[in-house]
Amino acid sequence: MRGKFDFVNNSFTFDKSFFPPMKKNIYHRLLAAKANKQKKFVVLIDPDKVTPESLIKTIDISVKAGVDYFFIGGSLLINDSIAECCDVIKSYCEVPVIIFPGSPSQIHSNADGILLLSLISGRNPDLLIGQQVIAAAALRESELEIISTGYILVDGGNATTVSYISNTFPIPYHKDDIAMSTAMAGEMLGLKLIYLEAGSGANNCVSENMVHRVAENVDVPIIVGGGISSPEKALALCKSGADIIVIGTAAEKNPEIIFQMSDAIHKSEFA
Ligand code: 1GP
Repeated sequence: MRGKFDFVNNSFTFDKSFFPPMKKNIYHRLLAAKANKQKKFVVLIDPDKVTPESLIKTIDISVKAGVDYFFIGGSLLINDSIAECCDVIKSYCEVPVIIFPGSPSQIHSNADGILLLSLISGRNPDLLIGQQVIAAAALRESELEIISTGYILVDGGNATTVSYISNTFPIPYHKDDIAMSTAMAGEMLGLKLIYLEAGSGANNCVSENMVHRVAENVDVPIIVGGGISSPEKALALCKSGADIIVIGTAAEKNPEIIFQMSDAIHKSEFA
């Protein structure tokens, strides 16, 4: 372990001398995995929804299960604990940590990378380019690996925090052509990843048809998240063309499901 956790005061002291040099190879590895038809599994950590004990349990299970990446962040964070959570993860394991930011205040330089999200399904200029301008200098300073990502919200059957906070309408559930065209435009604009997002805790995850339609029409890796609650669904989304599966809520409810999710996502049958 590369630091000390004080359970009495709920605080963690990170020993920076153990921090490995920045490699900035996350995106290249994602491209290589896609080329080899290897699927990647991400566990999303929402700092507001973990306790020190639950975080360590999730890290422990994730390492044993072979989780590929942690995402950390949220559309709305009430507690100022993202940096501390990130440091705890970095102290316990080598799994890369990628910030999945809801705002520029979630930038933390001890992570390995950050998804620079542009909410391309919406028409809110602040989330298409405004917040990115505000964050640019801090991002440069951070030396994080910056991975530009076309973030596409899709209706998951219920109101989600991300839709409310972003002040944008999601793409209707069955409108595969809109999702496809949005993803294509994002790729043409130079975005390196496409994230199909039904929103955390969505009733319905993005449909397999929509994933398939998008996957047929873009070359960049496709992340799918929001409302994925079973290994069978994760497997079906991988078969439809998802390259990276993100699980948050299901793992918060039952951390042990990470093992089954990992088995389903890492099946060799995609190759
Ligand atoms: C949310 O895609 C992530 O941004 C994960 O969603 O919490 O529903 O798994 P869940």
